[in-house]
This record gives sequence, C-alpha cells and structure tokens, in this order.
Amino acid sequence: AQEVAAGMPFNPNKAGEHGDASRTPQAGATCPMKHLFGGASTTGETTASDKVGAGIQPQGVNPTVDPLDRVRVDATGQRLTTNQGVPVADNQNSLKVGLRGPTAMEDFILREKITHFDHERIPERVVHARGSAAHGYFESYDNYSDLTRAAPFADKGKRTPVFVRFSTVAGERGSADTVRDVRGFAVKFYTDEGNWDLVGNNMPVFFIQDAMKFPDLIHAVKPEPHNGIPQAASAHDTFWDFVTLMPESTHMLMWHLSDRAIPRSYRTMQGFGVHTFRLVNAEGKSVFCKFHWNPVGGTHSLVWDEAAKIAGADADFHRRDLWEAIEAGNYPEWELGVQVFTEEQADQFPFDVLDATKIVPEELVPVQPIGKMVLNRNPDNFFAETEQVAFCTAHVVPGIDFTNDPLLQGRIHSYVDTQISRLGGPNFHELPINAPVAPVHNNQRDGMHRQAIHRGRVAYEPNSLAGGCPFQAGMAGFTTAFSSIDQKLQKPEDKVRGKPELFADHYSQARLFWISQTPSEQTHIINAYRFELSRVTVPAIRVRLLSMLANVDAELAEGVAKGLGLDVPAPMPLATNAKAPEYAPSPALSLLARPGSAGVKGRKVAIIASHGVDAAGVQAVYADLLKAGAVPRVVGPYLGQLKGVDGAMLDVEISFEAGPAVLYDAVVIADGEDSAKSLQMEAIALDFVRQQYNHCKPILAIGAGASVLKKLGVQDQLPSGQGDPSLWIVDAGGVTAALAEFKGALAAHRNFQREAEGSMV
Ligand code: HDE
Repeated sequence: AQEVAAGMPFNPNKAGEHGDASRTPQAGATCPMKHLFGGASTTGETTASDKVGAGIQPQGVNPTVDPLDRVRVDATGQRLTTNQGVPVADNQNSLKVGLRGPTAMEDFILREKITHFDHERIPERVVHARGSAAHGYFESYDNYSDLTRAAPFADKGKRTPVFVRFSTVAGERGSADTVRDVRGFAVKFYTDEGNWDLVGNNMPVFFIQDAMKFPDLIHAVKPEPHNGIPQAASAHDTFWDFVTLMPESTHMLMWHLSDRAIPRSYRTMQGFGVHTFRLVNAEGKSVFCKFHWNPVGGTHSLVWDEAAKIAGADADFHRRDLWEAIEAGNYPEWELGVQVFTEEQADQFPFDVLDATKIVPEELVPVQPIGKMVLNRNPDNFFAETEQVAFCTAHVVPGIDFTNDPLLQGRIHSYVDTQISRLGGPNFHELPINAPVAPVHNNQRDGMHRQAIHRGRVAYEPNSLAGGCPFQAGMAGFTTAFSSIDQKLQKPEDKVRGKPELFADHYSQARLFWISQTPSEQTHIINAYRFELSRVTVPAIRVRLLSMLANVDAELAEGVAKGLGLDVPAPMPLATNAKAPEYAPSPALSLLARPGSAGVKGRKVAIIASHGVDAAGVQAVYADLLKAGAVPRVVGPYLGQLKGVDGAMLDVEISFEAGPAVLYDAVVIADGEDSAKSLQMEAIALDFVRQQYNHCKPILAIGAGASVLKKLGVQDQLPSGQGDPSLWIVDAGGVTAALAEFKGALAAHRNFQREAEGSMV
C-alpha cells in the first residue's frame, strides 16, 4: 500500500498518478524482471511458460487460441447494435422525411453503416497479395541449445505456436492459386522471447542478388502498366526483358520454370529461408544456417495443362485444399531441417553464401532435421488474421541473427515499412494476429490506432520515476536478451557499391539444377520456357534468353530454341574471373527423386459412375480409401441418386461439370454394365477419364468400367511393351489387391512414363 501525502489531490482509482505513489514504480509500469526470471509476474500476467511453448499440448490445442480469445466476437443470441453499442431496431429502412421523402441527415445508424463500409478495404500487399494461412505449432525434436539459444529449440518436445501464410507473388488478391509463380512460405513463431518470422519461399534461391533490384524485378513481373495485362503471370515482355538482361536470375529461372512453380498443394511443397542466417548459442558463438521445410506429404506438383484448367475450374484450389485438409483433421506437416556450417567452411565453398542466387548443395552440407510443424487450426476470420498478419524478416529473436546477404539486408527494412501504409500506421504490431504472446514493454507511445493504455508518466529511459523500468534486458546478467553477434571485420572496409567476385558465377548452379532433374522434369522445364517465350512479343528477348540458356546446357537451349523456331545463338559472355565449379547431380533438387510421401492423406479420388453401377462395390472402395486418409468423391452425370444393379442406391456427391477431372489426384471407374455404357455416351465423362490418363494419374477400372478405357483407346501396355504401373483393370474379385497397389501409386502421385512414351489419348 502506498501512502498519499496529506492535502494532495487524490483519486483513489488512479493511485499511481498522484501523491507519493507517483515517485515509486507503479503497478502498470513495473519491469518484467520477475516475470522473465520465472517468478510471479508483477503485471498480473502468467509466466511465459504457461502461455506458450512449454511441454506438449494436447493434439488440436493451440496456445495462440488463448491470446486471441479476448478479441473474438460471437453474435449468437445477441442483439444488433451500432459501433457505439446502441441497440438497433430497424436494419432495413433508412430514416426518411415522409415515406417517399429524402433521407434525414440525422440518420446516424445509416451513416455509420455506410461510412464503415466505404472504408473496409485496405491496400493489398505490394507482392504476395494472394495468400492463405493457418495456425499450428512447431515442435522441437531435441534441445539444440549448443547450436542456438532461440526459444523454440530449447527442449525436446517443446511446442511453439505458429501462424503460417502461403502465397503467390505476382498475382493480385483475387487471382488464381495455380498460376506459374514462386510461392511464399512465411512462418510466424510466437516464441516466449518474442516473435520470430521466417519469411521464406518454396524455392531456395531468388532472382536477384541485391535489394536495389527488387522494385525493378517486381515492376517487370507485375501486369504491364499501360494495359494492366497479364494477371498473375510471368509470360510477358517486361518480365523476360528484365530477367534476360540480368544473368544472375538464370538459376532462379530454372526453378521458376520447373514444376515447383505449380505445386499440387501447399501441403506438398518445400519451404526455404533462402538466405544464409546465423544461429547463435548462449555463449554468443554463431554458425551459418540455411532453413528447409520438408513436407511430410511428399513433394508433388501439377502438370501445366492441369494448372491452367484448375485456374478456371477452382481459382481457390490451394486455399480450399489447405482449409479442407485442416477441417478434416488431415493436419499438414513439415519437418524443419537446417544446414549448419561455419564461416571457415563457407570460405572454402566455390560460391558465396551471401549470394541468394546460390544454394548450399545438400551433398556439401546435409540437412539435419530439428523439428516438425503441424498446421491444425483454420483462422476464424480471413481479414483479421490472414490479411492483417504482418511478417517481417527483421523479426528475429535471441539465437537467430542475420548475415550480410545484401538481399536480406534490404528486406530487413522493407517489411515493417510496407505495413505502415498497408495497415495504416506504426501500431500494426498490436493487431491480435501480430501481437507477440511474450510481454511487450518499451517507451514507444501513441500513433494511429494505439490499443495499449500505458500507465504512469514515464515514457523515457533512463528514468528514476519508474525505477528505471523497463530496463535493458542485457543488464543484471540476463543472458537471453537479443544482442547482435560480435562480428570481427577482417580489415577496415571501404564504403563501396559493388559485389563480391563469386557473385559473378551465374550459370554453374543453374546447370546443377538442370542435370539433377529427371527426364520428365527436364521436358516440363523446356515446355515451360517455350510457353513463356512464345507469349513474349519481342523476338530479341527470345534470342537473349537462348543465349543465356546456352551457358546452362546445350540440350536445354536446343529444346527451347526448337519450340520457338530459332537457332541457338552464341552464349552470353561470361563474367571475367568467375570460378565455374563443376557439380555432380544432386537428387535433392528433383521433386521426383525426393523421398515420396508416407501415405495418401488428403489425396482426392474420384469414383465415377452412372445408373446401373455396382453400388456395393463403390461403397467398399469408398470406405477403404477414406480409412487410408484419402478423400473419395462419387462423381456422376448429375446430383441425386444413382440406381445400382442390385437395387441399392448411390448418392452422387458432385457432377462431372462441377467437379472436373483436374480437381482429383486419381480416378476409379466403377463396375456395372449399364453404368459403363452411360459413361461412354457422355463426352464429359470420357473427357474426365482422358484427362486423368493424360495427366499421368493412377486409374483403377473395375469390371465393366474397363470398357470406358477401351473406348478412349487407353492401353494397359505402354509403347515400350511394359505394363502401365499406374493403371489397373480388374474384375470385382481383384479389387482388394489392386486397391493396395493403387494407393501406393496415389502416394507416388503420377506416372510420367505415359508422357515420356507418348501414349497420350
Ligand atoms: Fe518479400 N516482401 N521481399 N521476399 N516476401 C513482402 O512484405 C521484399 C523476398 C516474401 O505472407 C512484402 O508484408 C524485398 C525473398 C514472402 O504476408 C515486402 C525483397 C523472399 C512475403 C517485401 C524481397 C521473400 C513477402 C510485401 C528483396 C523469400 C509474404 C507485403 C530485397 C525468402 C509474406 C509484406 C506474407 C512479402 C519485400 C525478396 C518472401 C514489400 C524488398 C528473397 C513469403 O515488404
């Protein structure tokens, strides 16, 4: 209890601001020392470890649920009010002077409603505008404190809540999900020592080496400024004009033109931190680190024809997939891996680790798995969470630090800066989705939309009036505060605009990527270059691209040139003094050579049927797939019920029109003479199977269902004389055995042998 000097003005509800009490630290201004040292909090907060990250949470319980609870709104059973809480009696009619008269200015209810509506859009992100997000947790496999003092890695089994946003880069907020583009993979860890944002992509390199070129790159790829065309596509003049004048983009272009740029789902793509970061342990010792997210569901992509069709059939394909998987309890998972190496090792590499157009090959430094991430809860509100979340590369925590990568250095500035216009001021960190679960205490004050109500009169440091609080955490021997690593410069450096010499090698890793791809992936890359450059209208740009590719691989350059009706020109001149290392192929760079997925979780299987179907047979297959975690759907000519052979009825869940082939990973053609006959009469059903076949997906035809394949001319033999390993034609008795193999093929996803052998129908 604090004494109040006699005769001083005193409001007992604000003891801290009057009398003697004002000369001692006040309740709301007390420092968090006890709190951070694990004792009882002086601010009434529970200890950090109660809130986040300690111990193992029960499955499905996310510690970020609690901090967001205080701002959740549920109108169930509530009356309608204005924003001032005034109950509203009539939400249908404005207030008029006479029933047919003008609206009264005093209708504050109408005006409030319209005014709010008029302002409900905010600017979209300048890049990565289109995205989807989910909550989940990260769980550390062990105590990695010898490597880093970062809170998420402090204990085996320790869980840290995360919010993850996936995105495309070029498209506007309403653009389609399956366009050819890099995907953003941004993870916000709500650690007990503040928020750490690992703002990565699904490709481990980038187009440019220096932040100075980012606005140019984005201006080139976005819709052209005179006509606003094209939306969410790099297949246009300005993009290819720019990148072919920037040979440093060669390596990233290989990734961008590969199947990585058309992922099957967010659940089946890798993520990368891209830059070299530092991990710092409690002794201040640091090592270099590259971050990798590897999906447990395997790495799978679409084929281009399919991606283009999905953009029309379901522009929300990836958003829907993520949402539905989480709603169904098929929680997407990734393993976090790190490549750790020392500065001395890095000095020996034939590339510069500060160059974001280079990878550190896994053969050189293996990826060490250190934890897993599970996404297990969809947001409650798209705008409040997915749209308002603000990631920033500058958000690091003790134990994580930057390197001098000139691209990363520029990003450290850009992300906070961009939120100031996008989210309307400097207090976006107070939005519930952005607020750390760790306590925030500093002397920053005011600004637009400030939420915190700071107590006391002290907003400066040093101070004595608040007992010196909040105090610098580095004081009092407190070791886990953030302090930048103590980097010794080898010699005094000149202030200079330029690049290190090794940055000039633009082709050897592009070649490494190329030689590491399987033949079908190489074909897809050639086709993608042909498509993109055919959309370019200026011939000189095509020629420049070919002279770039000539430095990567002759077969690649020739393959692309053929599609463009050109000859391969002389290669672009190489930068002088650039070392050009020769790499052996790295299977880790191929989507298809990577380890497959463990199962069929969340894979969509169409079971197509019509009247006269073997309904019982379909139900058995359906149940089996569902049990394995796949998502079967009965697709038929129209909604309603199909009459089965045995009189049993079968519900059609979606029609061929509304659920086209491209939305499914595989197809089962049901048994039943009449059903198969009807399917053969329906162009849309035949087209469904044709696309499944041509997109190299697993097909299981049961009994009479085989006649649909016959009608299309689909063989169970490939031209090479081998059987098609993803196609089963069985009678009712063979279904069980075939289903087991079918699920294996579904996990592996596609059989590109069909494409390679030209057996398309
Ligand atoms: Fe970004 N980037 N970026 N970027 N970036 C943004 O920040 C920027 C780069 C990435 O889901 C913006 O909040 C610069 C590389 C993702 O909200 C902006 C440079 C990588 C997201 C920005 C880069 C990324 C962004 C726009 C070069 C992969 C979406 C809105 C120096 C490692 C995050 C925003 C989300 C978003 C700037 C290059 C990934 C303008 C200046 C390299 C995943 O600040």
